Amino acid sequence: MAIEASVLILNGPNLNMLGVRQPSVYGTETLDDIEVACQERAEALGLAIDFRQSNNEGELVTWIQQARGEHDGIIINAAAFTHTSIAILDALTLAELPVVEVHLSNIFRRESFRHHSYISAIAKGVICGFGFQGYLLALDAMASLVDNAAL
Ligand code: CA2
Repeated sequence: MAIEASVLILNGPNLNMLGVRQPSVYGTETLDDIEVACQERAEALGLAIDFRQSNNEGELVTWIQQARGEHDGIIINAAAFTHTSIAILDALTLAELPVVEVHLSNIFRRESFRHHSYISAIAKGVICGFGFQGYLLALDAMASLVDNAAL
């Protein structure tokens, strides 16, 4: 049997509050609901996932550093750190893994400070505005990326 590719799915600050506040912006699903949906889609795609959330920039950087050698790709919703964190950009660059950036909301329809992402510069692609479905689209994209890398 083929070895499953493994995808690290990272979630940044305040995403543990999903489903509790601002459902009109971020939807009614909780982060646990999103993890379950990702698990189902990953199984269908033949991928293994490791789904995590942190409110701490340093912890996210450490997890990204550890991903090299452990995972085959990274899906990341860095939340507010998207717009501020050169440290996360540097860690993702050093990881040398395919990265897909995800946002629940369409950041380009929102405040101008959300229009710039440090992560987009190294991401293979960016998915935003489709709510939790964006995570599933990111898994579909990642399945192709890790498949192509294996060729
Ligand atoms: O749309 C996204 O996924 C964001 O990454 C969410 C971040 C925001 O800073 C980015 O600009 C876009 C905010 C996450 C905050 O999560 C909340 C969860 C529940 C209630 C309020 C905020």
